[in-house]
Amino acid sequence: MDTIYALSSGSPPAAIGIVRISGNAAGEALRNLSGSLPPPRIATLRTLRSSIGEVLDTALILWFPRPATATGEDLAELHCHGGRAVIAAVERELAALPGLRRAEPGEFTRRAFINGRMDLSETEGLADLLAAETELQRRSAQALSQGALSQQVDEWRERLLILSARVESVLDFGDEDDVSELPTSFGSEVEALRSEIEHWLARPRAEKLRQGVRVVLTGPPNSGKSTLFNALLEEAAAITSAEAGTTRDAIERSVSLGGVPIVLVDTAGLRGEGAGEIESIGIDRARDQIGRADVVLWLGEEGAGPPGSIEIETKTDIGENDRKVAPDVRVSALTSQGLDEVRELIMRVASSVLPKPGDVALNERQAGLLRDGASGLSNVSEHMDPLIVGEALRECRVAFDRLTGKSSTEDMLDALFGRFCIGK
Ligand SMILES: Nc1nc2c(ncn2[C@@H]2O[C@H](COP(=O)(O)OP(=O)(O)OP(=O)(O)O)[C@@H](O)[C@H]2O)c(=O)[nH]1
Ligand SMILES: [Mg+2]
Repeated sequence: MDTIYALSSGSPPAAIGIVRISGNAAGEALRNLSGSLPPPRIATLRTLRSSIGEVLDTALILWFPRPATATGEDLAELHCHGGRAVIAAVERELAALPGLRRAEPGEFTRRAFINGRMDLSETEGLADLLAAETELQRRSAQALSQGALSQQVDEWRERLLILSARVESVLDFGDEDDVSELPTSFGSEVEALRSEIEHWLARPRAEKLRQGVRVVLTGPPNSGKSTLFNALLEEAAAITSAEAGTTRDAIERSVSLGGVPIVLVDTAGLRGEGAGEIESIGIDRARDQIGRADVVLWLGEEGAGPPGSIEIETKTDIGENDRKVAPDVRVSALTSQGLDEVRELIMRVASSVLPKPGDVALNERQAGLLRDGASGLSNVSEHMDPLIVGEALRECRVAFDRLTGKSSTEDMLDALFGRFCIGK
């Protein structure tokens, strides 16, 4: 396998630029550039020189002999000055060495996976960690990258293997009449495993953390939806006017409220009569948005909103709108009264839709595999043909192995590692 190298720190110019080298020829490359190998795992200051003795840079270098390294291979790091020309010169020198080439995106991590330094769900966690923009995303990705899901799946797999072994022993002794039945507790043990998996499946998904919680403003025309939308965003994103039917299309904007990622959606006012053709299309879209919402803010007549929506009384400064007896919050977009309360309320409801901080959240791929595994386990009982039971357990194990990457296809790996940048 080639030895790979890449700039693993941010794009130059920067204070330092870290070039990583991984593979069998990493030690030789380090020797070529710095004269000799430094002691393992100790940062050492060296002058880096080209093959003809030209000084390239003075750098802090690190040498990590395999196997206990990030990639599982021999690994070297050059902490150079982060100028564009410095990095280019060092990379040119590396490219000229035999057996070395520039790394593909995610190739260091892919080698870590191949060499068993990381399993697939940890790798997904790492990809999420690098992409994390909010505190919640970071904490969830951290838990995943440290193997919290892998540990759980390994534990389930272990139990599954013990159950499978029992089925095997029944099959082995199948000819003798007295041992051809599975033990009486068998069905309930499988059921316990299945319900634990279901419990994980019921939790909020990781994608919500990336895509944000959808908060949809709805109500009749002129109720002040767009004005409230703008006030919450602190930006005149939507057109507002005293004319009923101002908003036609749904408008969405991403905001972070106290670290909670929110997609705020303004919609056309709902009315049956008097809507023109374009407005009617807008109303259909508004309905569609309500269907996809995690949280609905209702600005219309009390109790007439979609079930579970937050009751908001608007325009409290003029007392013009229908007053509500017990709204969740009263607000005036004009005087800003109640705005913080609305934000507070959105934040509170929205965070209940998101994974808890530090909890592992399943992504759709992982959830799909767990669902496959769990569905095979439903209705397994000790009274069933042991051959069929054995097969159901085996299928569940296959799903687990796909999840942690013990068996996975090349396409899937390409898609996953393609998410990384070069140098990771
Ligand atoms: N005094 C006062 N006027 C408001 C307030 N909120 C909205 N308005 C006014 O009410 C009118 C309608 O506001 P919009 O925000 O356009 O209402 P909408 O619900 O988006 O209406 P459509 O898009 O037509 O469905 C505008 O003239 C706003 O200036 C408020 O809190 N106080
Ligand atoms: Mg509007």
